[in-house]
Amino acid sequence: MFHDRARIHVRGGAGGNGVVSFRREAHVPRGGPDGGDGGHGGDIAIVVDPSLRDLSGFRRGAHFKAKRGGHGEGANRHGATPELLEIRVPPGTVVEDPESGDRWDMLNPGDRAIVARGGSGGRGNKQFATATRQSPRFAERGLPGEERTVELHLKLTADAGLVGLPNAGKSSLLARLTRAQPKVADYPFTTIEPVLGTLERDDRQLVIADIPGLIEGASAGAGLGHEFLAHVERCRLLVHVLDLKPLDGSDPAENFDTVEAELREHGHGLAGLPRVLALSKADLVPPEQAEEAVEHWRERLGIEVFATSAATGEGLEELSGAIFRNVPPQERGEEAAETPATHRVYRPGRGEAYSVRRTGPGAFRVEGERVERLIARHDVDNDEALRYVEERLRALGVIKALESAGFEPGDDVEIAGIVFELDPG
Ligand SMILES: Nc1nc2c(ncn2[C@@H]2O[C@H](COP(=O)(O)OP(=O)(O)OP(=O)(O)O)[C@@H](O)[C@H]2O)c(=O)[nH]1
Ligand SMILES: [Mg+2]
Repeated sequence: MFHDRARIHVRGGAGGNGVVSFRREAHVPRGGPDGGDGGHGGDIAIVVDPSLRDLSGFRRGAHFKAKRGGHGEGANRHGATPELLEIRVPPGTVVEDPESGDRWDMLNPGDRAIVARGGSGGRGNKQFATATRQSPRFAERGLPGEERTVELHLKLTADAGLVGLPNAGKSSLLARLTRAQPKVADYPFTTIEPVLGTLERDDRQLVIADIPGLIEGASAGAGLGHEFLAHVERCRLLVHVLDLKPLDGSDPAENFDTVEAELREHGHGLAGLPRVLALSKADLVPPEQAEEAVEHWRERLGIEVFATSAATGEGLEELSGAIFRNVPPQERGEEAAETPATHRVYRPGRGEAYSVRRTGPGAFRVEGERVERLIARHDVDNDEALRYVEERLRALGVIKALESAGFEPGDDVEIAGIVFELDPG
């Protein structure tokens, strides 16, 4: 079984907590604050490992959790930040977060994408010391790490794809052109999963994919067509394999149109890929007829056309030459590049914005990423911490916004499920 899909859950490590601590020295009665910061939680990266071929290493619903950051300690000791947790995937894996729309294409060895960041560590009390608050008795908590479910989808990284109707002779061609040994039989849908083979010539190697037969409606999902078409999206050339003498007596011209229509329907640039046409089973028709067919299709399509036979080997050398000609050598990607997420959904003002709402008499709710983070970091039962939170809310303009919504000192405010009495001085 070829595993080309998986879904995993990833969670970055929580940040370590900052700590409240005061210097203790033999001759100093009351030392200053020296609580260290918590370490950053561990990140999770997905990296390409060229030794992997499919996604079979992932159990259904596998969870990956990065380690949490160490807590701060006295004497200004900061908590440790754990090592990055790496999840290895084969080249050609597409990572997608359906919820946020983030997507990373993991194509080349060395590509890596951070899919879940660890939470930042909390600051120790030393960092909150000011002229007016010389001995802060509070510190920040570390924040939870990012958490999400991502879908992995492996697209074959073949240079050229053999496409055609079932029984057209695709697997037979692959078997003759490469060392691959796909199953060949005289009934349709013999090939049910894509098979790869390597074509070699001079110093170059090309990977050719034998795609299971496409039928009418494939682009709409018939006969697993969807999946198979997705596999050819990354090919740089399509070899359309067209049976010169179909067993079922169908018309090759109609068969050609059926397959091309499905490629067009599928979209994703398939229609625009360069093509060569391999007329197959030439041994089954008289040589003149094969020659005529080549002329006909060459004229009609204006692309390279070959009469081939997997039985006799006719035209295979020429076909393989054409595949190399039509797939120019590729420049190697840069080493170990961080793969940027594409299709990231842009949320204007994300993080900074907040909203203030009155939820009842003397009760208000504030929502917004930044204010919610502030609350997550502090223990509002600690008076000093609460005073600090008030300062920050004032600096962010939240107190003013509350006041224009009718807030009066002593009213209840709820942020991220935490309710506290706000009495700004
Ligand atoms: N005479 C002759 N028969 C061929 C040739 N190529 C393929 N065949 C026969 O045609 C039938 C189908 O060949 P396959 O290679 O399995 O066809 P396919 O396109 O891979 O078919 P699916 O996997 O079902 O999509 C088999 O019986 C082959 O032996 C050829 O060049 N000459
Ligand atoms: Mg086949």
